[in-house]
This record gives sequence, structure tokens and C-alpha cells, in this order.
Amino acid sequence: MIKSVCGYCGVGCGLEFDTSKLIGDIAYPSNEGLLCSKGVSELHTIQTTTRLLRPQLKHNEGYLNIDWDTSMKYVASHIKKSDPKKVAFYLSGQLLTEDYYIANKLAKGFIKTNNVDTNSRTCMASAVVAHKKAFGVDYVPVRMEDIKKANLLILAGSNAADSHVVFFNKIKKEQKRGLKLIVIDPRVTTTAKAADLHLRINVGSDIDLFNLVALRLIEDEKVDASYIENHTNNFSTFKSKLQREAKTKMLKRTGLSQEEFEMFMTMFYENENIISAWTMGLNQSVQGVDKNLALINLHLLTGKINKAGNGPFSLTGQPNAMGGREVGGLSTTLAVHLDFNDEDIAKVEEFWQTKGIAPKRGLTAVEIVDEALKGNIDVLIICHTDPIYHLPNRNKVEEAFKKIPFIVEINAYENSETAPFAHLRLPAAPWGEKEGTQTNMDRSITQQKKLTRTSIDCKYDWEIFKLLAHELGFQKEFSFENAQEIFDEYKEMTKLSKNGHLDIYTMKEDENFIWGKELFKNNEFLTPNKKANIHFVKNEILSEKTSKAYPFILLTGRTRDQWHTGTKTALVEKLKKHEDLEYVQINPMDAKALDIKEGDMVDIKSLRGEITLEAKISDEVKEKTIFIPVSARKMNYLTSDLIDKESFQPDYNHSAVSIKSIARIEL
Ligand SMILES: Nc1nc2c(c(=O)[nH]1)N[C@H]1C(S)=C(S)[C@@H](COP(=O)(O)OP(=O)(O)OC[C@H]3O[C@@H](n4cnc5c(=O)[nH]c(N)nc54)[C@H](O)[C@@H]3O)O[C@H]1N2
Ligand SMILES: Nc1nc2c(c(=O)[nH]1)N[C@H]1C(S)=C(S)[C@@H](COP(=O)(O)OP(=O)(O)OC[C@H]3O[C@@H](n4cnc5c(=O)[nH]c(N)nc54)[C@H](O)[C@@H]3O)O[C@H]1N2
Ligand code: SF4
Ligand SMILES: [Mo]
Repeated sequence: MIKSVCGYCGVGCGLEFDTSKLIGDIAYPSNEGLLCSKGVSELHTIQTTTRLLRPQLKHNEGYLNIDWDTSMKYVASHIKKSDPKKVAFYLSGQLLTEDYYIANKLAKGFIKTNNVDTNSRTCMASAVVAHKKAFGVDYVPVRMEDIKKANLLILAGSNAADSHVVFFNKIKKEQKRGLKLIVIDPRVTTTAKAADLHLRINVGSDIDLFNLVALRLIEDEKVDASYIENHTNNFSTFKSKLQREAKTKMLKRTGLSQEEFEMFMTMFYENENIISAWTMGLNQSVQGVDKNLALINLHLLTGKINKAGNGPFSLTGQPNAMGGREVGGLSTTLAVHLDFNDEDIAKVEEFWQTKGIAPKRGLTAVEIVDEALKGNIDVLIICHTDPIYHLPNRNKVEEAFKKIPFIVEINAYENSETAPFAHLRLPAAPWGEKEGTQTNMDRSITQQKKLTRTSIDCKYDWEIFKLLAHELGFQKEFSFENAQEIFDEYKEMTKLSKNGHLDIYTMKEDENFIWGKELFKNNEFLTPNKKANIHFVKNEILSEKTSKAYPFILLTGRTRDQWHTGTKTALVEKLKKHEDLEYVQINPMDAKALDIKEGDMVDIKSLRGEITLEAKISDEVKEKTIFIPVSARKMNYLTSDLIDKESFQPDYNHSAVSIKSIARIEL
């Protein structure tokens, strides 16, 4: 029997592999034996007809199989002849820590480009920035087990029932114990259906709601004055600025009634221990950071943080998005939570035994696209992610990628949307064929284990970066023989983190380790005066506006059994039964007004592009809002590429679109 961990979502469920069968690991705390449909069927995704099995070089309209040695020579020669500023890496929160570490070290430390970004930019970047602004460090001060002590859980912009399935099962169990659940989401999601109170807020108005709550807490003198005094900064400025805001306008923007707001306040007051958790409904916004801060404020005002059963809980989407943040996978951090100031750079240069790390942050995802459009990207190395699928404003991304002279795609499967744009495709060994480390949303560090042999011509992701490093002449600095050796070096490097807060260097071998257990002890944060920062933020209404031509707001999101593009999940027959992959959900009133019937093919248009999908009529979406699941691979032809100015995270959930029926099957 081999113990491993699921490679899909941030819950990071422990599992056991026995005589070709997967079961949940009863002894593993994240899941206590439970697995969702995706986890259970992961074995079926290893050997498929869609695996990429050979390095392939683009030749005329097709691809030519080539060997690894030649492949590496091509990549190295393109990098060597390019200005480092024109080289970019695009990584993924699904990579293992070792893969992430070595890619980051190679790019920032040796190729000397800080253009190392990751799909976590589209996912967790707003939470990262908010944590740093509020707490002085990117740290999640709540763990899943805390819900056992909570009386109220507020889920804002999170459809955990479909996205963090096993965690949600635990929530349901706690509901039987008496846990109350408030869900803040414009859609009637599976999660919302399980709520004691569902606030069907207007898209993009969360800051208004949280500010109204903050104001009421102040008015009712329900703030924790002593906590504010001893452990926070900026309260008086916050209070005076907040009191200048017009309450009725704020409530109107949320679309909620006064009664609904009062119900929320009653539940907030009646319950002692409160956790609020959120995901893409807050992060993926032109004010993603501010949305995070507005919610974190509520915990700081009431002192409901840093004690069991309380706190703001940013739920991580991908299995190792947290690990990627630690390692330095975002272009806005250097490594081990360090920045690009002289002191941090000097520390990292000494550790890596290198010189000349570029002294400023690198390009972020959408900036890479913008620079590519201007002809400023020569080489783009993409690993374990599908940017043509997932970046906003796809027509623009495609145009930009066509201008990049050399794109390398490292993928375990051949059918990504990015594949046709790659000049060189390199086959990686997927989950089950490789091993290494990941940090789940709980800060638990776990090991993915190898369950079967690696396909002959496929390599571990870390091994590909090692080969490239060698080809570039950095043998000594990349002499790793296995994943463990890379992890050991990374572990040592965590000693450099500010105050040693990333305490992975204390981890013992094979220990189920949770980093930062002692962080924020005695409510001491990592800011200069150890107090958390309260930030005044307000809804600036910056998203794309709807208009006569584009009167609908487009929302996109997950369904339970599919993982993004579905290169893995869409292959498993059992997983396709739960929900269609491609459709658009439309409210019955809108459908009636536009003569759209269930099953019609509907044209959906935005200022940027157009796609066609089958209509599903449902009052789960509000009027003037439509929903498309992320398994509809072409959705990003429609989305707006506005970004949050601090986190650079796209405003995926607020694109103005029009809809029109174009074909109907008459019965
Ligand atoms: N089955 C499955 N699970 C997954 C994934 C998957 O692909 N499939 N992906 C993983 C990843 S990478 C991630 S990031 C997570 C994402 O996890 P979630 O964020 O829970 O997933 P989404 O479906 O994007 O849900 C976001 C919710 O926010 C709501 N929303 C949109 N705009 C607003 C707003 O302005 N305010 C509020 N309050 N709500 C809003 C949407 O209606 C939607 O229900 O899921 C992870 N888990
Ligand atoms: N409109 C809209 N766009 C979105 C979102 C949204 O909610 N709405 N969500 C955003 C978010 S939160 C995220 S996280 C992204 C997700 O978007 P992506 O990361 O692009 O989606 P995935 O399908 O998970 O891509 C993972 C890729 O890794 C490949 N792969 C699998 N195993 C391995 C391996 O072991 N090694 C290598 N090298 N490759 C492997 C898979 O075949 C697949 O092509 O989408 C973002 N874009
Ligand atoms: S909840 Fe997440 S980690 Fe657990 S089995 Fe499902 S996909 Fe895997
Ligand atoms: Mo994500």
C-alpha cells in the first residue's frame, strides 16, 4: 500500500493506493478517509490516449518527434540569444514544490529574468496582496479543522460544494452540530442551497456589503475596542472615512433588502466564533485586493482572528498554489516570501551562489501578453497550465502568442488549447508517475508518491528544468539527483524568510508538517509595529459596464466533476455524467424576453469576441446575468482583461455580453 495525496484541489486529500485501487486515507486529517469523484477516479487519467509521449517540434503544419537532447539544445540556444528581459516562464499552482523551486531558481537566479509568473496570478494573487497589506505577510491564519469550533461560517464568492468538495462535506457535518452557514453569491449554487442565509448579492458589490457591516459594528459599539487598540493600526481614519459613505447607496448597489441585511447582522451578533472563507468571487475582480481587505477588516474590528474557530480563510484553489507562493512562483516575489529589495536580493544571491538578480519585479501574466503584443517576448516557457484557455480576452492572447518566436509547452497531455501555439512540446510525467511535495490550503505539507512507472520518454517537470539548466552551463548549481534533494535545498532556503516565519526548515523527514503554526501568536503580526492594518476601501465601480449593446454580466465558474480544461477529467466517462461540459445558463425572464428556449444554440458576444453554446434556462442565475462553466473551453474569448491594479488579477467575473438565439431544434 502506498500513501499519496490527490493532485486536484487545495483540500489536498490523503489517499491510499492498493492493488490498483484508490481509497481515502482515514488517518489523514484533511479528509479523514473521504474523497470526491475527481480524486477517486484520478487513476484513470494516467494512461490515456491523449498523453503527450515524445518531445515534438513544430514543423510546417505538423509536429516532428525529436529527442530530449536536441530539444534542450533548441531551448537553450533561444534563451542564450535573447535578452533576459524578453524571456518569460509561465508556471502553475499544480506544479510540485520541487518543480516550482527549480524553475524559479533557474529563471530568476541564473537566466536573470524575473518574468516568472503562474496561473496563480489569475487565482490567488488578490489574496496574497491583501494578506501582505493587512498582516505584513502572505499567511492564511485559519485551518480547516477550525470549522469544528466555529458557530458561523460565511462563504463569500465561493462555491465550495463543487470546488472544495471534501471540505464542504465537513462543513455539512458541522451544520448537524449547529454551525450556521451564510453564503454570499449572486448565483444559487450547490453551496447556496445548503445555507441558512443566502445573500444573492449583485456581482461586484461585496465591498459595499462588508463596509455596511463594519459601519453597523461601529454604530452598535460591537467592535472589540481593546483588540483594535492593542493589535491594529488605522482604526480612526478608517472610521471617519467609512462614516462619510452613503449607506443607502451602498445597500442599493448590493441589491439586497434591508431585511436581508438585518438577517445577516443578527446571525453575526448571535454567533461567537466566526470564520469567513472566500475564493474566486472575491479574488477575480478589478478590486480583488480591496474585496479581500473589506472582509478581513470585519475580523480585525471584532478581534475574531487568531483564536480557534475564528478568522479570515482564503481558500486555495489548486493543489500547490500555496507551495508556489512560498517558493516564489509569482513574478512579484523573489523566493521564500522575499521581495526585490537590495537586502533580500543579496540574501538570495548568496544562497544560490549567483550574482546579478534583476532588481525589480518581473512581468505578470497579462503584462506578458501586452509585452508579447509589442514584440518584447522572445521565449515563453509554459509548464503545467494552459494560458490560451485561461487568460482573459483570448483573441488578444492568441494574437500576442503568435508574435512570440519560441514557445515551449511542457504538458503531460497533448490536447491543451495552448498546444497549437507551441513551437516545442515537451512531455511531462503526470500525477501517479511522479513524486514530490505540495502545500495544501491548510498549510499542510504533503507528498505525492509515484504509483506506477514513468512512461518511457516522459520526464518529471523538475528534471526538464534541470536538463535545461545543464544545457545552459549551470551543472554545479543544478546537480540534483532527485526531488528530495531539491526539497532539501528549498527547506534550507526557508531560513532566509522574514523572521524565519516560513518555518519549513524545522520539518522532519516524512513528517506531516504544517508551517507557521506559531505565527501571529499573541496577535503579533509581521508588520513593523506588529499590529495588523485596517484599510479603508470602497467600491470604485471600475468593472466593465453593461450597455444597451451588451446588457448582460457574464459569470464563469466550476462544476463538481470537471477540472478546468478537462484534459484529465473530461476523459473519465463517470465524471461526464454529472453535468454537461459546455452550456450557458440564462434566467427564465431573460430567456422569455429574448425568445430563447432550453436547448437553443445561443450566440454570446462581448466587445472582444464571440462564442456559441447551448442554452440552459434556470433561475439559478439572476436576471441580466449569465453563467458559463469553466469546462467550456472557449469562454475567455468573451472575458474582460481589466485587472486589479495591485494584484494584477483579472476581473473575470464582470464582462458585459449580449445573447441571442441562433438555432433551435423544433420538436
Ligand atoms: N470541481 C472543481 N473544483 C475545483 C476546480 C475545478 O476546476 N473544478 N478548480 C480549483 C481552483 S483552481 C479554484 S481557484 C477553486 C475556485 O473555487 P470557487 O471560487 O469556489 O469556484 P467558482 O466556481 O469560480 O466560484 C466562484 C463563485 O463566486 C461567485 N461570484 C462571482 N462574482 C461574484 C461577486 O462579485 N461576489 C460574490 N460574492 N460572488 C461572486 C460565482 O457565482 C461563483 O459561485 O476551485 C478549485 N476546485
Ligand atoms: N473565465 C475564467 N477564466 C479563468 C478562471 C475562471 O474562473 N474564469 N479561473 C482561473 C483560475 S483560478 C485558474 S487556476 C486557471 C486554471 O487554468 P489552467 O491552469 O490553464 O487549467 P488546467 O486545465 O488545470 O491546466 C493544467 C494543464 O496542466 C497539464 N498537466 C496535467 N498534469 C501535468 C503534469 O504533471 N505536468 C505538466 N507539465 N502538465 C500537466 C494539463 O494537461 C493542463 O493542460 O484558470 C483561470 N482562468
Ligand atoms: S476534494 Fe479536492 S483534494 Fe479531495 S479528492 Fe476532491 S479534488 Fe481531490
Ligand atoms: Mo484557481
